[in-house]
Amino acid sequence: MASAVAMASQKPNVLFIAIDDMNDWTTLFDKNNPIQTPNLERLAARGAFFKRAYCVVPACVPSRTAILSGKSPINTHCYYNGHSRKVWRHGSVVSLSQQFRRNGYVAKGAGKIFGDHGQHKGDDPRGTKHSWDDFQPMFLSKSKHLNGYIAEKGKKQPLADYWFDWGMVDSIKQMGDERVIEYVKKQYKQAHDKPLFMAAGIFTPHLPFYAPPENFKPYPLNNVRMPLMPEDDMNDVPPMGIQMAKKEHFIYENVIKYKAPDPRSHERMVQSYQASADYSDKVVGRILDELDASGRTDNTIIVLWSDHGYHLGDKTSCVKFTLWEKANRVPFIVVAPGVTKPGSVIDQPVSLLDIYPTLMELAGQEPRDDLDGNSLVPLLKDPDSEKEWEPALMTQGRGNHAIRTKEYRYIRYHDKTEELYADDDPWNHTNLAAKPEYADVLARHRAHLPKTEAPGISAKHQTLDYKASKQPNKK
Ligand SMILES: [Ca+2]
Repeated sequence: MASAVAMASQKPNVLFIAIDDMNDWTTLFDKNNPIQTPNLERLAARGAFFKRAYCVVPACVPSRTAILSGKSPINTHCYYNGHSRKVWRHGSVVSLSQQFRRNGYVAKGAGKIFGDHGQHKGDDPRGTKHSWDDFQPMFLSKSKHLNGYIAEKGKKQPLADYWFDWGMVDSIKQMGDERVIEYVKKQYKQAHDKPLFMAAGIFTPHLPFYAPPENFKPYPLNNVRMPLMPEDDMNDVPPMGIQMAKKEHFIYENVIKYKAPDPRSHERMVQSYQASADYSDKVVGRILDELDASGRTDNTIIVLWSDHGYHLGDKTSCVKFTLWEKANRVPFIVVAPGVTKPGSVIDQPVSLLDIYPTLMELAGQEPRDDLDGNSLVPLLKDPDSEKEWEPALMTQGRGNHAIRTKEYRYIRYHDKTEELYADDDPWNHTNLAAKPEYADVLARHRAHLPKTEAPGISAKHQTLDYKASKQPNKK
């Protein structure tokens, strides 16, 4: 049945907002959290907020490839940054914006959507040549060497690199995301003779953690809230988990362990992430203002998501790339006029893989059976539904998965080692997997692991075979 939105005289517009690396340490999730996100809350008040939404993969490119292709990495092999090209060159893959173009839309986009920063040779920042009528690639924020780390001559100091910097820029004009707002504004001032699929890819709070002075004000250095880091936190983590946390471990080593050259370096890094996320929230607000000013609000479906979460020293990680809650849980909001009820909060765990089929159904398009996610429209219509809903699946490299139910986070690495965390342990401090009384819980969660998994990309596996496996938790 077509949705109320699609049954309107005109096809609904879509505003598709991507945020980069924003975790759940925001007031959207809990008023007691440090990062102020009044604009995410303003958006959530208009529709449905999924309080347990999870990335498909905790890395930019594979996360976005899954969202934009509608296909799971266990079928596409796209497990890591740099694995996406083969997916987009495969003839059977239709990107989300391409899907809307095929259904009579004009698709325009700006900023970081497909995940590529433009520095990977050969990757097209537009994703596929069929994805857009017009696209403005992302602009980097202009600054450098704000975090105090300097490379001595002849020595390597990765924290002196642009990509691992943080701090206060002099002016908002240096922020690359300003160009995304300008682009959206320009599009909304134009008349379009077709319904508009508008994608806005916000790069903050991805490293470098830059923000203008006004966004630092709520986070004074002397009072900065720090993540919870008990000293014995890693004692109950299997070696695979410890190994995953070591990706880009030089940040942890320099900033937290050796505290050089500045003993307050960790505080400054966390403060800068908070300020950058604060700025990101303001960018969302200004994009919503442009939508509202254009008069399109009543006929526009809005979807907002972050590609994954982030660690800030907790669990010995200062990046993503793990299967823990802080790296996997994301803001995810859907506003669909005539379908979502204002202020709905949905507590069923869901995957961002579900965005593609959800948007198709909301726009009244014919379902496709080659997508791995599931439409969330039943939950949008009935947010309190107690119907059995399949848990969310997260993957970090072939064979390493997390299963999220309302009650637990279960992790199983390829060497069969496991972790289990209760829902009320958001920093994942206490691994319950070894406790005999949780044997039944473990068995229940194991049953949701993928039964088969396509091989990762290697010299031997250069082709895609979508028939190789089907996600077992297909609803
Ligand atoms: Ca990211």
